[in-house]
Amino acid sequence: MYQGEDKLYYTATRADRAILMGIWNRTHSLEQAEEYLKELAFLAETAGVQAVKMTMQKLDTPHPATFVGKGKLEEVQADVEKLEATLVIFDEDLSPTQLRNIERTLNIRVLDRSGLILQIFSEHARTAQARTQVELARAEYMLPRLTRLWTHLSRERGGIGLKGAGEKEIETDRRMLRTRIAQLKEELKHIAKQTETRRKHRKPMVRVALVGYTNVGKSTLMNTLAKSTVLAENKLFATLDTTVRKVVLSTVPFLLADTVGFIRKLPHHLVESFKSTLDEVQEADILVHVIDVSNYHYMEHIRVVQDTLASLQAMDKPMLYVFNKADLLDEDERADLSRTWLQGQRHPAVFISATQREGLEELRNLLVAMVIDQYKHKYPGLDYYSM
Ligand SMILES: Nc1nc2c(ncn2[C@@H]2O[C@H](COP(=O)(O)OP(=O)(O)OP(=O)(O)O)[C@@H](O)[C@H]2O)c(=O)[nH]1
Ligand SMILES: [Mg+2]
Repeated sequence: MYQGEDKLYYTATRADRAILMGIWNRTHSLEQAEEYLKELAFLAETAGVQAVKMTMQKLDTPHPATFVGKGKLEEVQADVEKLEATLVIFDEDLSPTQLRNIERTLNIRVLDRSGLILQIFSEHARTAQARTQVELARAEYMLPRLTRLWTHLSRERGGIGLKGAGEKEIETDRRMLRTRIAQLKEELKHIAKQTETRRKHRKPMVRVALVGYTNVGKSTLMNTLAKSTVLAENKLFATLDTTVRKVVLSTVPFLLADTVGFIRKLPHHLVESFKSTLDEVQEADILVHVIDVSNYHYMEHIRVVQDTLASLQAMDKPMLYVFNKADLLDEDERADLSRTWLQGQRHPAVFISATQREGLEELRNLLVAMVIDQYKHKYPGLDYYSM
């Protein structure tokens, strides 16, 4: 963190009242779009922002200048005034030009989905590595988007600031950001070296990583299995820092990692800069894919996680599907899901409730069997029981 940072990054605050804007079209239905907006509202809530309205437009080809059409913007403008909104959040990513044009048209601050996720990440990062990674992602995201509009608008709402943001001022900001980006990259290199050294001194132990969509219960499960106290909350991205614990189940030891959750359309800057945090996923011998089965859209979440794993080249690992929050399902739903998921799948699957402690025995048994397989395969002859 450095002086003047708050001036450079978009930061929504607790005082903000936001209008959420989404689109639907041939590729995503109205129903899907509604779900996406609900997720955006949850993201906003996680950032402490109050959503005062959700609105949608059918749009197949985004407008290059303002993303949505002129009519829609006028409608939003009226809502802004009526609801005394201070912020508009777009569910889609906006180009720097679109963002600037919409801000100027509406005379209000505008955030897009990536900007909001980046803010949440930067508020939740704890370790030096996570903080550096998030700040790098945020700085790179901001570089083409610098307008200084945010500071001007928040100081003097009413648009006088709109003309005040001079090119010269912005050029200074850009220089500051570029210097900062270079610094952050250096810091990350340094951190990576330290991690590398630590990795070389690792014991020969099977590594298991908990992966999954955000807010599915990974940390809760980690706490249950490892008797640890990782922060688990009804928030998106409660976990950003990887935690690794040694766990012993039925006298078989292994390392268990809790990792950052995935989400639909994770900003690519973030995925890039989080690669080293996600090393734990790439290096895992076994992936435990945790799913919130009470979420109506869990199938889509599974797909998002699989795509993200594929982009990390981590799809071919032995995987265990853990259907969590089963306590929130009724008998029929459970029976339905058991039929579809516990049979004919390539990977073993288990239904559990991490909070109600149901199904944990079965989970432990499946996991231990997989861990033993990995020891045999990876460290043949190793007397792992005595580690
Ligand atoms: N009903 C129910 N709630 C659960 C269960 N497991 C976890 N939760 C709740 O789900 C919320 C999210 O749990 P976390 O463990 O923080 O989820 P996470 O996957 O680590 O989330 P991120 O770190 O934010 O990606 C918390 O409010 C938990 O109490 C469960 O089995 N049943
Ligand atoms: Mg977590």
